[in-house]
Amino acid sequence: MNPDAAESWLVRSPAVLAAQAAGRALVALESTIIAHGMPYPENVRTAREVEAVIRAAGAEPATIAVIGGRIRIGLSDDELELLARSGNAHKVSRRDLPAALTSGALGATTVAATMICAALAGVEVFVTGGIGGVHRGAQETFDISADLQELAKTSVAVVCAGAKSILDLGLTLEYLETHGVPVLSCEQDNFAAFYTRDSGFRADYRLDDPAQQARFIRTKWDLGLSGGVVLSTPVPEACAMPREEIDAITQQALDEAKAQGIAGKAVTPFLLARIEAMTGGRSLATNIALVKHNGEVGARLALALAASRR
Ligand code: PSU
Ligand code: MN
Repeated sequence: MNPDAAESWLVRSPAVLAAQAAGRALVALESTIIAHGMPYPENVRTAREVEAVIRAAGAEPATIAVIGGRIRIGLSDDELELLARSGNAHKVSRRDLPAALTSGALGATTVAATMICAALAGVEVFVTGGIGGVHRGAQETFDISADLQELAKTSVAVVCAGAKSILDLGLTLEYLETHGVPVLSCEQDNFAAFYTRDSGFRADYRLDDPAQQARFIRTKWDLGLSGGVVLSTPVPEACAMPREEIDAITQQALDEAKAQGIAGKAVTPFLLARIEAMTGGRSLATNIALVKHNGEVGARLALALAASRR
């Protein structure tokens, strides 16, 4: 990679520039969750609230998107609103980044693309809702999120409430193990399941203290073991969905997706929207709560990692 050439595609917001110049902790945020993961206006409200949570914890948020042919690191309020309302933002993953940049189209970055952009911009921590993973039935559809390949190669710590329960979580963890991606958890031993706290699968290492998490991650990267780290933290108890309810609804949404021939990158947004409709919006409230909680955990990790860099 030519770092100067890559740099020429990046535009940092004034707040991000100032934070980086001062050596302050930064937290990247994705934009697919805004454009394709939640309806308007909850999407833009949540985006602003997560940014506020991160600022209150002492770190600087950097929401990432492709706007006007540039990778934007840190968005203004108007730009968040644009992404939230536009309805036609492209869902941009690793494959789509060159097209989004050269076409000048509005692009919402997935976990994979946001990791790439964060790494290019020198941001070590990234907060999302839930990572993509191995879809149920992937042995036939081959539908495995590009997020997992990205975790295998790009050195960014990804804070999440586990992987979305629409996925096959056991196979998702197997895939991460094969690719040498450590799955850390805090607040509980098990990997989280997005709408619910417990996936039934143990995370690799439980590290509750941000300083411990930072030491683990820094050690991995010091050794030249490039690639991401997953830090899973469960949705706050009071906001979690009942397991049986979400399981039944998920199965129905999956059946509908199959019957309607939904495929490729449309699958995840379709499932999230159907689950929201079938729960009368309660899954959306859970989604919002977990993202904000992830913001707190991510900000604390970013502060610890920034301290370990000095
Ligand atoms: N987490 C959320 N809502 C979302 C997503 C994650 O709470 O909308 C998005 C992320 O951008 C993730 C994408 O990268 O879903 C996964 O899509 P796919 O399964 O097509 O790779
Ligand atoms: Mn997919």
